[in-house]
Amino acid sequence: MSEDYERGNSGQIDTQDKQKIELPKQYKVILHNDDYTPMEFVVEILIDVFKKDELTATNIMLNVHNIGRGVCGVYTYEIAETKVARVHDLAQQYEYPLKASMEAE
Ligand code: TYC
Repeated sequence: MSEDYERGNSGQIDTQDKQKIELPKQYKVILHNDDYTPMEFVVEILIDVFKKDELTATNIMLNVHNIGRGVCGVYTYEIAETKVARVHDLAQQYEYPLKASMEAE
């Protein structure tokens, strides 16, 4: 395939063609505090589901514990939805009331 063909035969690059490329919308996944879920369990969730290192996971957990809620990551809609579901599945499995939600950025 020649370069002319790729440029639309004229051999000129079309500088008029200002197509906007839409980036996918991003969603924050929020973790909510409660009085019953053990701190260690929340840290494990942050490591396993949100791929944080132990220090970052501990800091996020303590921030949620002290402030009431906190962002644990920003993702596209489907990934955020899957992570929220994984948090709820694991919490239900261990019978903890841990809740996560998502918010458009
Ligand atoms: N507040 C909980 C406790 O004292 C710990 C906790 C932290 C729970 C963060 C949920 O998202 C959470 N055991």
